[in-house]
Amino acid sequence: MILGRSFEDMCAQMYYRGKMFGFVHLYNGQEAVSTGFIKLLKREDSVVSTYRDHVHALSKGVPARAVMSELFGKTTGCCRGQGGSMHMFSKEHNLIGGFAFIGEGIPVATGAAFSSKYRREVLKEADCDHVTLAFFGDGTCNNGQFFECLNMAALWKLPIVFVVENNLWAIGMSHVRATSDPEIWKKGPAFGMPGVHVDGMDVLKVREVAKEAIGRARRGEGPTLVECETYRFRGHSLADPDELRDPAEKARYAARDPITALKKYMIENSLASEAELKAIEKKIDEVVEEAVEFADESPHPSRSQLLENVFADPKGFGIGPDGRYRCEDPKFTEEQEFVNRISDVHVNISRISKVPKSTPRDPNKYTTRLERTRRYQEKKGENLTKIPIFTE
Ligand SMILES: Cc1ncc(C[n+]2csc(CCOP(=O)(O)OP(=O)(O)O)c2C)c(N)n1
Ligand SMILES: [Mg+2]
Repeated sequence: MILGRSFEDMCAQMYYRGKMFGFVHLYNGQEAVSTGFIKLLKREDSVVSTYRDHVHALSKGVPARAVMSELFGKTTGCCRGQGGSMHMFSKEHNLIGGFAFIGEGIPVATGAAFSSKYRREVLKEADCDHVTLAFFGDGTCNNGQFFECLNMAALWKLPIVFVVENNLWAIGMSHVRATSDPEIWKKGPAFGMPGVHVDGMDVLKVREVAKEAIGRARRGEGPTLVECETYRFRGHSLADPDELRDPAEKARYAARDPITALKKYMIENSLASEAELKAIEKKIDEVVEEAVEFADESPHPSRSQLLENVFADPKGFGIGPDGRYRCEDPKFTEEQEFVNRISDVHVNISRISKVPKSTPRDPNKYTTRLERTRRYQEKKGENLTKIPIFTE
């Protein structure tokens, strides 16, 4: 939990210093959920996360330096710098994604759980008792994938635990204003699986519930829905000024900080001394600082890496022998599009949107992207011909 907290605090610093790009969603306050669940898993078990994924990755054993490097967009990151904050992934650790679209990870997790069952029952791999944990938020429970996957998981008795991190807010939408029945755990029994509510600010309680749910999945008894009541101590993302939530509500949950509570419990029960806990904090600070140094010193990916793992036919957009980005398919465009300096990369829509000359075109049937852009510009009175795709 301390690693998660320190890591995220460092992310905030690095983000505001311009070391990270795009949106960065921190996990402060929710650590008891990640630790309470993921620390019970075996390496072969899978975790599926959301865009708030750094700490899930750390709990699953992805090294802090690999997560930090990913955030810095460096080659040493767990996705070689191509994923960034919302797309942590590690095959080695069976972390099968951060996902930017809400609810997107739930079917992926359900598929992972299905594959474990298939390996065990159809391929007769008797020792394949792997469990998948799907983490997602309260707001996501109003999405269709949630219901569809609960249905399939219960129907096929899949080895999965659906872990709802109910932090009471979906960006600026209060959970109670958005949901017909705010008690999410009740949706489990509706599909024939246990639904459990737990105090997500208490790591020991979370662990107890997690043990039961993971055990049930591992024994082949099917899925469980667990609603963890928790709270995020920062805005939705680092771009959110966090002005909507009531300060009294924030203070109420700050007083239930899961790390402070565990420390108090450990000292009161003579499980650790103040000095021992301080030593842990110091060690963690070193780990996080080392992760930043490592990320900072690591190289940026080469430009040619941009098109790796791109499944659309990249013929039109290659990296030329001179290392510059160009449209080279003559059918796509007669001209070439060059992007020279990484700090000055713009896609000129008017060039890259030309339709191939050979394409029969009926303007009544469809429009090109260029035409759609022009219309949009006219309507909005905005100049969108230049879209920055990189900034540094
Ligand atoms: C399919 C989809 N619709 C809308 C969004 C925009 N969006 C990003 S985060 C978010 C709120 C999610 O809230 P919740 O599930 O409670 O997760 P939390 O951020 O609180 O962890 C929304 C609507 C999105 N990312 N994906
Ligand atoms: Mg939420």
